Amino acid sequence: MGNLTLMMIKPDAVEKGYIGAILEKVASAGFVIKALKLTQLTQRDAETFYAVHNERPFFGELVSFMTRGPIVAAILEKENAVQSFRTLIGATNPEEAAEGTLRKLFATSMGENAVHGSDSDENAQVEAAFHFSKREQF
Ligand code: FUP
Repeated sequence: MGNLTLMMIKPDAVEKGYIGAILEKVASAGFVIKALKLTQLTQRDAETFYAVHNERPFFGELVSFMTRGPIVAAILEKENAVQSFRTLIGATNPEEAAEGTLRKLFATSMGENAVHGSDSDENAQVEAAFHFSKREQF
């Protein structure tokens, strides 16, 4: 059980001005910010980050959505971080997300679902290294 996860606040939520509200919920849920930046993915970045989905029918839309504007990337620390953060963000489809979850509060659709959270400890490490150099991690 690892204690780190990688969050992205996706372009839809950044566009709507939800960065502050989402970071407040994340901090209130007990996550400690170990790294944080506003950045924008290139097409190649998004294709690499979501390579696991590259055969899926929604891949093109996913890449164009994730590159259309800035995102916030963060490394978060908490006991059992991956599972705990996935509980906080809720189901991939906001219509199925539980009350009070970030996707229920801030997402509009399955494609534009406001927040990303790593799905395993191994991917958390890979995704943290994707976004942050060692000197950006505290
Ligand atoms: P999650 O782990 O909840 O972020 O969801 P997935 O890794 O299964 O999917 C990654 C992203 O692909 C989702 F955030 C949104 C997009 N997606 C779709 O657009 N349609 C789908 O049917 C499944 C995922």
